[in-house]
Amino acid sequence: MAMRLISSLSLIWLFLATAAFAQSDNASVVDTEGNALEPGQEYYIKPGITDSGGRFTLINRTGCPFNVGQENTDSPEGLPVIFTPFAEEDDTIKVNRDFKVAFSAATICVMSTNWRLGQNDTQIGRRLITTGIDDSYGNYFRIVETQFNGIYNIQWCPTDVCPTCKFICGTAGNVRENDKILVALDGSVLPVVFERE
Ligand SMILES: *[C@@H]1O[C@H](CO)[C@@H](O)[C@H](O)[C@H]1NC(C)=O
Ligand SMILES: *[C@@H]1O[C@H](CO)[C@@H](O)[C@H](O)[C@H]1NC(C)=O
Ligand SMILES: CC(=O)N[C@H]1CO[C@H](CO)[C@@H](O)[C@@H]1O
Repeated sequence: MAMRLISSLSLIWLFLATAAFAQSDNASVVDTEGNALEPGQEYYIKPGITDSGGRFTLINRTGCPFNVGQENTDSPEGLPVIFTPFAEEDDTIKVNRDFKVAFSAATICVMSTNWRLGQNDTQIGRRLITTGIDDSYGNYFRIVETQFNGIYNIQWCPTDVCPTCKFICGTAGNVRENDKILVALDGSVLPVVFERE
């Protein structure tokens, strides 16, 4: 009796271990409550460190399309985003995997609120993140781990979408322009957390 119980327990363990291995390739990104990020849910993106601006939002830099940027203060403002994985079978958002990300908001600009890689700005010398539809790879971003649990960086490096492309990948940080905080690649890097709406 006892032997039988042990052997069926080990079978169950084997089954669970195999199931876990099959999915353990890429860890799920977790929110501030420790729950896996889910496609279709709304999350606020906030700095993972203090004194680095507020929640992510749409910023009117030079009119339409708006830029991806941050609120100036750590106030409960900002706009939530929704993630859509490139790999349709992914039921959570995973690290090092491409997704599309859009602000969940009506925009005054009659345009998509999808994040989009912008041109290298001649004044700032960095690639800003703007919004709109890109027919090539500009709408795909990914989340990468930092050395701290639950704190991440956002990158543009769509190698799931195009494994053979040689991208000049970049990690998102922020840059101040007048009174506005804009999100940009190619410079200081901003650690972020995800807070479920
Ligand atoms: C963006 O800001 C400019 C002023 O800097 C303003 O003239 C324009 O109407 C704003 N655009 C929208 C769509 O709100
Ligand atoms: C963007 O332009 C700056 C010069 O303005 C240059 O130093 C930098 O390498 C460029 N970045 C990319 C990704 O091309
Ligand atoms: C640990 C890790 O990030 N593993 C893989 C995640 O998925 C991509 C492809 O989608 C792989 O390139 C990574 O090695």
